[in-house]
Amino acid sequence: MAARRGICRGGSRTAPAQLTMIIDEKVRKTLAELGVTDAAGLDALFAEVRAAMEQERSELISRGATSEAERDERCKDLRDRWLARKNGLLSMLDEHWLKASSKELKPTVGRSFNTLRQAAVTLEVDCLRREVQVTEVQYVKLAAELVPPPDLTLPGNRRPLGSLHPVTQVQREIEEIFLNLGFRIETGPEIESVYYNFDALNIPESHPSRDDWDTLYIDAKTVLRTHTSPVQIRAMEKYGAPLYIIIPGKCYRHDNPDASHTPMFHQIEGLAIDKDITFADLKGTLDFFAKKLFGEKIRTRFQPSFFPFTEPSGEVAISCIFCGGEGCRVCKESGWIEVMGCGMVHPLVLRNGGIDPEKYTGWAFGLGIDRYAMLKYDINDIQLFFQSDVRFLKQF
Ligand code: 2NL
Repeated sequence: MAARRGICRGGSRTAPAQLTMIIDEKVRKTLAELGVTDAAGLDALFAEVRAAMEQERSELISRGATSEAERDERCKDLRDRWLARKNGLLSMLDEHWLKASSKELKPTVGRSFNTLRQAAVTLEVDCLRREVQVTEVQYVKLAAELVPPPDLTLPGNRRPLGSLHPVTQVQREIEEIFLNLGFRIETGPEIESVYYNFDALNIPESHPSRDDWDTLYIDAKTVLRTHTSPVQIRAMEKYGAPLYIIIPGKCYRHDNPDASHTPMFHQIEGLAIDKDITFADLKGTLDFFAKKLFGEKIRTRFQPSFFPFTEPSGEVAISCIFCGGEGCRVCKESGWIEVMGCGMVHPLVLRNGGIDPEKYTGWAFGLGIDRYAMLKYDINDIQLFFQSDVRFLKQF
Protein backbone atom coordinates (compact mmCIF):
# COMPACT_ATOMS: atom_id res chain seq x y z
CA MET A 1 0.00 0.00 0.00
CA ALA A 2 2.90 2.32 0.65
CA ALA A 3 3.42 2.68 -3.09
CA ARG A 4 -0.10 4.05 -3.42
CA ARG A 5 0.10 6.71 -0.77
CA GLY A 6 0.26 9.44 -3.36
CA ILE A 7 -2.69 10.82 -5.29
CA CYS A 8 -3.74 8.62 -8.10
CA ARG A 9 -5.12 11.00 -10.72
CA GLY A 10 -7.89 9.50 -12.80
CA GLY A 11 -7.14 6.32 -10.88
CA SER A 12 -8.99 3.02 -10.88
CA ARG A 13 -12.40 2.48 -9.31
CA THR A 14 -10.88 1.19 -6.10
CA ALA A 15 -8.78 4.29 -5.61
CA PRO A 16 -11.34 6.59 -3.92
CA ALA A 17 -11.73 4.36 -0.87
CA GLN A 18 -8.01 4.31 -0.28
CA LEU A 19 -7.68 7.91 -1.17
CA THR A 20 -10.42 8.82 1.24
CA MET A 21 -8.83 6.83 3.94
CA ILE A 22 -5.51 8.44 3.31
CA ILE A 23 -6.87 11.99 3.35
CA ASP A 24 -8.98 11.20 6.38
CA GLU A 25 -5.89 9.99 8.16
CA LYS A 26 -3.75 12.88 7.08
CA VAL A 27 -6.06 15.64 8.27
CA ARG A 28 -5.95 14.10 11.71
CA LYS A 29 -2.22 14.47 11.91
CA THR A 30 -0.16 17.62 12.29
CA LEU A 31 2.27 18.81 9.62
CA ALA A 32 5.15 17.84 11.82
CA GLU A 33 3.73 14.35 12.21
CA LEU A 34 3.37 14.17 8.43
CA GLY A 35 7.00 15.22 8.02
CA VAL A 36 6.11 18.39 6.09
CA THR A 37 8.53 21.13 6.95
CA ASP A 38 8.90 23.38 3.93
CA ALA A 39 6.86 25.17 1.21
CA ALA A 40 7.47 22.46 -1.41
CA GLY A 41 6.15 19.77 0.94
CA LEU A 42 3.13 21.94 1.76
CA ASP A 43 2.32 22.50 -1.93
CA ALA A 44 2.41 18.77 -2.59
CA LEU A 45 0.20 18.08 0.42
CA PHE A 46 -2.42 20.67 -0.49
CA ALA A 47 -2.39 19.50 -4.12
CA GLU A 48 -3.16 16.03 -2.84
CA VAL A 49 -6.12 17.27 -0.79
CA ARG A 50 -7.40 19.34 -3.66
CA ALA A 51 -7.16 16.41 -6.07
CA ALA A 52 -8.99 14.13 -3.64
CA MET A 53 -11.79 16.67 -3.34
CA GLU A 54 -12.04 17.10 -7.11
CA GLN A 55 -12.13 13.40 -7.66
CA GLU A 56 -14.91 12.77 -5.16
CA ARG A 57 -16.89 15.59 -6.69
CA SER A 58 -16.49 14.39 -10.27
CA GLU A 59 -17.23 10.80 -9.24
CA LEU A 60 -20.54 11.90 -7.82
CA ILE A 61 -21.35 13.89 -10.93
CA SER A 62 -20.52 11.11 -13.35
CA ARG A 63 -22.41 8.57 -11.27
CA GLY A 64 -25.60 10.63 -11.24
CA ALA A 65 -28.64 9.59 -9.25
CA THR A 66 -31.85 7.74 -9.95
CA SER A 67 -34.08 10.12 -8.05
CA GLU A 68 -34.03 13.70 -6.89
CA ALA A 69 -34.11 12.62 -3.26
CA GLU A 70 -31.13 10.37 -3.79
CA ARG A 71 -29.25 13.14 -5.59
CA ASP A 72 -29.92 15.65 -2.80
CA GLU A 73 -28.79 13.17 -0.19
CA ARG A 74 -25.54 12.36 -2.01
CA CYS A 75 -24.78 16.03 -2.52
CA LYS A 76 -25.39 16.74 1.12
CA ASP A 77 -23.21 13.82 2.22
CA LEU A 78 -20.29 15.02 0.16
CA ARG A 79 -20.75 18.58 1.31
CA ASP A 80 -20.85 17.55 4.97
CA ARG A 81 -17.87 15.28 4.59
CA TRP A 82 -15.75 18.21 3.47
CA LEU A 83 -17.38 21.31 4.84
CA ALA A 84 -19.18 20.37 8.08
CA ARG A 85 -18.10 22.64 10.94
CA LYS A 86 -17.73 19.67 13.19
CA ASN A 87 -15.49 16.92 11.87
CA GLY A 88 -15.58 18.12 8.26
CA LEU A 89 -12.26 17.44 6.51
CA LEU A 90 -11.54 21.16 6.12
CA SER A 91 -12.32 21.84 9.78
CA MET A 92 -9.92 19.16 10.81
CA LEU A 93 -7.33 20.45 8.39
CA ASP A 94 -7.77 23.89 9.91
CA GLU A 95 -7.34 22.45 13.35
CA HIS A 96 -4.40 20.12 12.80
CA TRP A 97 -2.49 21.76 9.99
CA LEU A 98 -3.11 25.50 10.21
CA LYS A 99 -3.61 26.16 13.88
CA ALA A 100 -0.90 23.73 14.92
CA SER A 101 1.66 24.88 12.34
CA SER A 102 5.00 26.46 13.16
CA LYS A 103 5.37 30.23 13.05
CA GLU A 104 7.45 30.08 9.88
CA LEU A 105 5.02 27.87 7.93
CA LYS A 106 1.77 29.45 9.15
CA PRO A 107 1.45 32.22 6.47
CA THR A 108 2.04 29.67 3.67
CA VAL A 109 -0.38 27.16 5.21
CA GLY A 110 -2.94 29.95 5.64
CA ARG A 111 -2.72 30.96 1.99
CA SER A 112 -3.04 27.39 0.72
CA PHE A 113 -5.87 26.75 3.14
CA ASN A 114 -7.83 29.77 1.87
CA THR A 115 -7.37 28.69 -1.74
CA LEU A 116 -8.61 25.25 -0.86
CA ARG A 117 -11.64 26.67 0.94
CA GLN A 118 -12.54 28.74 -2.11
CA ALA A 119 -12.32 25.68 -4.32
CA ALA A 120 -14.57 23.83 -1.87
CA VAL A 121 -17.42 26.21 -2.74
CA THR A 122 -18.30 23.84 -5.57
CA LEU A 123 -19.26 21.30 -2.94
CA GLU A 124 -22.12 23.44 -1.64
CA VAL A 125 -25.33 21.47 -2.08
CA ASP A 126 -27.12 23.89 -4.41
CA CYS A 127 -24.06 24.19 -6.56
CA LEU A 128 -23.38 20.48 -6.82
CA ARG A 129 -27.00 19.51 -7.27
CA ARG A 130 -27.15 21.40 -10.53
CA GLU A 131 -24.46 19.18 -11.94
CA VAL A 132 -25.64 15.80 -10.77
CA GLN A 133 -28.10 14.42 -13.29
CA VAL A 134 -31.15 12.47 -12.28
CA THR A 135 -31.16 9.64 -14.83
CA GLU A 136 -34.25 8.03 -16.28
CA VAL A 137 -33.64 4.85 -14.40
CA GLN A 138 -36.21 5.83 -11.84
CA TYR A 139 -38.86 6.53 -14.47
CA VAL A 140 -38.14 3.28 -16.25
CA LYS A 141 -38.43 1.47 -12.93
CA LEU A 142 -41.62 3.33 -12.10
CA ALA A 143 -43.13 2.66 -15.53
CA ALA A 144 -42.27 -1.01 -15.22
CA GLU A 145 -44.17 -1.11 -11.95
CA LEU A 146 -47.23 0.63 -13.35
CA VAL A 147 -47.31 -0.90 -16.84
CA PRO A 148 -46.41 -4.55 -17.20
CA PRO A 149 -43.65 -5.16 -19.77
CA PRO A 150 -44.93 -6.02 -23.26
CA ASP A 151 -45.48 -9.65 -24.09
CA LEU A 152 -43.04 -10.07 -26.95
CA THR A 153 -44.61 -13.36 -27.99
CA LEU A 154 -47.89 -11.67 -28.98
CA PRO A 155 -48.48 -11.13 -32.72
CA GLY A 156 -47.81 -7.58 -33.97
CA ASN A 157 -50.43 -4.98 -34.81
CA ARG A 158 -51.64 -5.38 -38.34
CA ARG A 159 -51.90 -2.20 -40.33
CA PRO A 160 -54.84 -2.38 -42.71
CA LEU A 161 -53.58 -2.57 -46.28
CA GLY A 162 -55.04 -0.03 -48.67
CA SER A 163 -56.00 -0.75 -52.24
CA LEU A 164 -56.23 1.14 -55.50
CA HIS A 165 -59.32 3.28 -55.92
CA PRO A 166 -61.93 1.47 -58.03
CA VAL A 167 -61.69 4.16 -60.72
CA THR A 168 -57.90 3.70 -60.82
CA GLN A 169 -58.34 -0.07 -61.03
CA VAL A 170 -60.61 0.23 -64.07
CA GLN A 171 -58.28 2.83 -65.59
CA ARG A 172 -55.37 0.38 -65.26
CA GLU A 173 -57.40 -2.42 -66.89
CA ILE A 174 -58.25 -0.22 -69.87
CA GLU A 175 -54.66 1.01 -70.15
CA GLU A 176 -53.41 -2.59 -70.13
CA ILE A 177 -55.58 -3.57 -73.09
CA PHE A 178 -54.38 -0.66 -75.23
CA LEU A 179 -50.75 -0.99 -74.13
CA ASN A 180 -50.89 -4.58 -75.40
CA LEU A 181 -52.14 -3.26 -78.75
CA GLY A 182 -49.08 -1.02 -79.05
CA PHE A 183 -50.58 2.26 -77.78
CA ARG A 184 -48.62 4.53 -75.45
CA ILE A 185 -49.95 6.45 -72.47
CA GLU A 186 -49.72 10.23 -72.72
CA THR A 187 -50.72 12.80 -70.08
CA GLY A 188 -51.04 16.58 -69.98
CA PRO A 189 -52.16 19.60 -67.97
CA GLU A 190 -55.54 19.79 -66.23
CA ILE A 191 -55.40 23.60 -66.43
CA GLU A 192 -55.52 24.19 -70.14
CA SER A 193 -55.72 27.01 -72.65
CA VAL A 194 -59.00 27.74 -74.40
CA TYR A 195 -57.11 27.16 -77.65
CA TYR A 196 -56.14 23.55 -76.89
CA ASN A 197 -59.39 22.75 -75.10
CA PHE A 198 -61.73 24.17 -77.78
CA ASP A 199 -60.34 25.97 -80.83
CA ALA A 200 -57.80 23.36 -81.92
CA LEU A 201 -60.55 20.76 -81.62
CA ASN A 202 -62.79 22.56 -84.06
CA ILE A 203 -65.23 23.53 -81.30
CA PRO A 204 -66.52 26.92 -82.47
CA GLU A 205 -67.02 30.00 -80.30
CA SER A 206 -70.79 29.46 -80.65
CA HIS A 207 -70.74 25.91 -79.30
CA PRO A 208 -72.77 25.52 -76.09
CA SER A 209 -70.00 23.49 -74.40
CA ARG A 210 -67.86 26.65 -74.31
CA ASP A 211 -70.44 28.44 -72.19
CA ASP A 212 -69.80 29.38 -68.56
CA TRP A 213 -72.59 27.01 -67.69
CA ASP A 214 -70.61 24.02 -68.91
CA THR A 215 -66.98 25.02 -68.44
CA LEU A 216 -64.98 26.11 -65.40
CA TYR A 217 -62.98 29.16 -66.52
CA ILE A 218 -59.81 30.31 -64.72
CA ASP A 219 -59.71 33.42 -66.91
CA ALA A 220 -60.89 34.32 -70.44
CA LYS A 221 -58.13 32.22 -72.02
CA THR A 222 -57.73 29.46 -69.44
CA VAL A 223 -60.02 26.61 -68.36
CA LEU A 224 -60.04 23.44 -66.32
CA ARG A 225 -59.96 21.01 -69.24
CA THR A 226 -63.40 19.62 -70.09
CA HIS A 227 -61.95 16.51 -71.79
CA THR A 228 -58.51 14.98 -72.32
CA SER A 229 -58.57 15.82 -76.07
CA PRO A 230 -56.20 18.82 -75.72
CA VAL A 231 -53.45 16.35 -74.81
CA GLN A 232 -54.04 14.64 -78.16
CA ILE A 233 -53.34 17.90 -80.01
CA ARG A 234 -50.23 18.44 -77.88
CA ALA A 235 -49.09 14.88 -78.71
CA MET A 236 -49.66 15.41 -82.46
CA GLU A 237 -47.52 18.57 -82.28
CA LYS A 238 -44.86 16.80 -80.24
CA TYR A 239 -44.58 13.43 -82.03
CA GLY A 240 -46.29 13.84 -85.42
CA ALA A 241 -47.63 10.77 -87.27
CA PRO A 242 -47.87 7.83 -87.02
CA LEU A 243 -49.29 8.06 -83.51
CA TYR A 244 -51.00 5.51 -81.27
CA ILE A 245 -51.81 6.93 -77.83
CA ILE A 246 -54.34 6.84 -75.01
CA ILE A 247 -54.80 9.67 -72.54
CA PRO A 248 -56.24 8.98 -69.10
CA GLY A 249 -56.93 11.83 -66.69
CA LYS A 250 -59.18 14.11 -64.69
CA CYS A 251 -61.60 16.45 -66.45
CA TYR A 252 -63.86 19.18 -65.10
CA ARG A 253 -67.30 20.46 -65.99
CA HIS A 254 -69.57 23.08 -64.48
CA ASP A 255 -72.11 20.45 -63.42
CA ASN A 256 -74.30 20.19 -60.37
CA PRO A 257 -73.60 16.88 -58.67
CA ASP A 258 -76.22 14.14 -58.91
CA ALA A 259 -76.17 10.36 -59.18
CA SER A 260 -74.49 10.50 -62.59
CA HIS A 261 -72.62 13.85 -62.52
CA THR A 262 -69.67 15.25 -60.56
CA PRO A 263 -67.75 18.45 -61.41
CA MET A 264 -64.60 16.31 -61.68
CA PHE A 265 -64.61 13.01 -63.53
CA HIS A 266 -62.17 10.73 -65.35
CA GLN A 267 -61.78 10.19 -69.04
CA ILE A 268 -59.71 8.04 -71.33
CA GLU A 269 -59.35 9.05 -74.91
CA GLY A 270 -57.62 7.08 -77.61
CA LEU A 271 -56.09 8.19 -80.89
CA ALA A 272 -54.68 6.21 -83.80
CA ILE A 273 -53.14 8.12 -86.68
CA ASP A 274 -51.36 6.44 -89.56
CA LYS A 275 -51.47 6.03 -93.33
CA ASP A 276 -54.69 4.41 -94.60
CA ILE A 277 -56.47 4.22 -91.25
CA THR A 278 -60.20 3.58 -91.87
CA PHE A 279 -63.45 3.31 -89.97
CA ALA A 280 -62.98 -0.48 -90.18
CA ASP A 281 -59.84 -0.15 -87.99
CA LEU A 282 -61.88 1.89 -85.52
CA LYS A 283 -64.68 -0.70 -85.36
CA GLY A 284 -62.31 -3.65 -85.13
CA THR A 285 -60.19 -2.14 -82.39
CA LEU A 286 -63.09 -0.94 -80.23
CA ASP A 287 -64.95 -4.27 -80.61
CA PHE A 288 -61.75 -6.09 -79.55
CA PHE A 289 -61.37 -3.69 -76.59
CA ALA A 290 -65.00 -4.19 -75.43
CA LYS A 291 -64.66 -7.96 -75.54
CA LYS A 292 -61.38 -7.84 -73.57
CA LEU A 293 -62.85 -5.60 -70.89
CA PHE A 294 -66.42 -6.88 -70.55
CA GLY A 295 -66.07 -10.48 -71.79
CA GLU A 296 -65.89 -12.35 -75.08
CA LYS A 297 -69.68 -12.77 -75.26
CA ILE A 298 -70.26 -9.03 -75.49
CA ARG A 299 -71.44 -7.61 -78.83
CA THR A 300 -70.90 -4.02 -79.96
CA ARG A 301 -73.20 -1.66 -81.81
CA PHE A 302 -72.15 1.49 -83.68
CA GLN A 303 -74.66 4.28 -84.25
CA PRO A 304 -74.13 7.60 -86.00
CA SER A 305 -73.53 10.64 -83.80
CA PHE A 306 -71.91 14.06 -83.89
CA PHE A 307 -68.75 15.60 -82.41
CA PRO A 308 -67.06 18.71 -83.80
CA PHE A 309 -63.64 16.97 -83.77
CA THR A 310 -64.64 13.79 -85.65
CA GLU A 311 -66.28 13.14 -89.01
CA PRO A 312 -68.02 10.78 -89.26
CA SER A 313 -68.79 10.32 -85.57
CA GLY A 314 -70.29 7.37 -83.76
CA GLU A 315 -71.74 6.18 -80.47
CA VAL A 316 -70.66 2.73 -79.29
CA ALA A 317 -72.96 0.52 -77.25
CA ILE A 318 -72.30 -2.94 -75.80
CA SER A 319 -74.89 -5.66 -75.32
CA CYS A 320 -76.11 -5.36 -71.71
CA ILE A 321 -73.67 -7.01 -69.31
CA PHE A 322 -76.44 -7.57 -66.76
CA CYS A 323 -79.15 -9.21 -68.89
CA GLY A 324 -77.13 -10.30 -71.94
CA GLY A 325 -79.33 -8.16 -74.19
CA GLU A 326 -82.71 -9.42 -72.97
CA GLY A 327 -83.68 -6.08 -71.46
CA CYS A 328 -83.44 -5.08 -67.78
CA ARG A 329 -83.50 -2.14 -65.36
CA VAL A 330 -79.89 -1.12 -66.15
CA CYS A 331 -80.23 -1.07 -69.97
CA LYS A 332 -83.72 0.39 -69.61
CA GLU A 333 -85.13 -2.64 -71.40
CA SER A 334 -83.17 -1.79 -74.56
CA GLY A 335 -80.60 -4.58 -74.28
CA TRP A 336 -77.79 -2.05 -75.00
CA ILE A 337 -75.56 0.19 -72.88
CA GLU A 338 -73.82 3.17 -74.46
CA VAL A 339 -70.14 3.15 -73.48
CA MET A 340 -68.23 5.63 -75.63
CA GLY A 341 -68.12 8.17 -78.45
CA CYS A 342 -65.82 7.81 -81.40
CA GLY A 343 -65.14 8.85 -84.97
CA MET A 344 -62.62 9.57 -87.68
CA VAL A 345 -60.47 12.53 -86.70
CA HIS A 346 -61.67 15.68 -88.45
CA PRO A 347 -59.15 16.83 -91.12
CA LEU A 348 -59.07 20.33 -89.58
CA VAL A 349 -58.11 18.84 -86.21
CA LEU A 350 -55.28 16.84 -87.80
CA ARG A 351 -54.06 20.04 -89.44
CA ASN A 352 -54.26 21.93 -86.12
CA GLY A 353 -52.03 19.22 -84.69
CA GLY A 354 -49.52 19.76 -87.51
CA ILE A 355 -50.39 16.55 -89.37
CA ASP A 356 -51.16 16.58 -93.10
CA PRO A 357 -54.70 15.16 -93.61
CA GLU A 358 -53.84 14.40 -97.24
CA LYS A 359 -51.25 11.89 -96.04
CA TYR A 360 -52.67 10.61 -92.80
CA THR A 361 -56.04 9.63 -91.39
CA GLY A 362 -56.99 8.62 -87.89
CA TRP A 363 -59.71 7.52 -85.51
CA ALA A 364 -60.38 8.57 -81.94
CA PHE A 365 -62.62 7.63 -79.05
CA GLY A 366 -63.49 9.00 -75.65
CA LEU A 367 -64.99 7.25 -72.62
CA GLY A 368 -65.80 8.07 -69.01
CA ILE A 369 -63.83 5.82 -66.61
CA ASP A 370 -66.15 6.52 -63.67
CA ARG A 371 -69.11 5.22 -65.64
CA TYR A 372 -67.20 2.05 -66.50
CA ALA A 373 -66.40 1.56 -62.81
CA MET A 374 -70.10 2.03 -61.99
CA LEU A 375 -71.02 -0.63 -64.56
CA LYS A 376 -68.29 -3.01 -63.46
CA TYR A 377 -69.08 -2.80 -59.74
CA ASP A 378 -72.84 -2.17 -60.12
CA ILE A 379 -72.75 1.22 -58.37
CA ASN A 380 -75.70 3.55 -58.86
CA ASP A 381 -74.26 6.83 -57.54
CA ILE A 382 -71.09 8.31 -59.07
CA GLN A 383 -70.56 10.52 -56.00
CA LEU A 384 -69.64 7.49 -53.88
CA PHE A 385 -66.28 7.45 -55.69
CA PHE A 386 -65.32 10.87 -54.40
CA GLN A 387 -66.63 10.95 -50.83
CA SER A 388 -63.65 9.05 -49.39
CA ASP A 389 -65.90 6.90 -47.24
CA VAL A 390 -63.70 4.01 -46.13
CA ARG A 391 -66.74 1.74 -45.70
CA PHE A 392 -67.32 2.15 -49.43
CA LEU A 393 -63.69 2.10 -50.56
CA LYS A 394 -62.60 -0.93 -48.58
CA GLN A 395 -64.88 -3.14 -50.69
CA PHE A 396 -62.51 -2.87 -53.65
C1 2NL B 1 -67.37 11.04 -75.46
C2 2NL B 1 -66.81 11.35 -76.77
C3 2NL B 1 -64.82 11.47 -77.99
C4 2NL B 1 -62.88 12.04 -79.19
C5 2NL B 1 -63.56 11.96 -78.01
C6 2NL B 1 -60.95 13.15 -80.18
C7 2NL B 1 -59.80 13.82 -79.91
C8 2NL B 1 -59.14 14.41 -80.97
C9 2NL B 1 -59.60 14.31 -82.21
C10 2NL B 1 -60.76 13.64 -82.41
CL1 2NL B 1 -57.71 15.27 -80.67
N1 2NL B 1 -61.41 13.06 -81.42
N2 2NL B 1 -61.62 12.59 -79.15
C11 2NL B 1 -63.48 11.63 -80.35
C12 2NL B 1 -64.77 11.16 -80.33
C13 2NL B 1 -65.45 11.06 -79.12
O1 2NL B 1 -65.44 11.42 -76.78
O2 2NL B 1 -68.52 10.87 -75.35
N3 2NL B 1 -66.53 10.94 -74.44
C14 2NL B 1 -66.92 10.62 -73.14
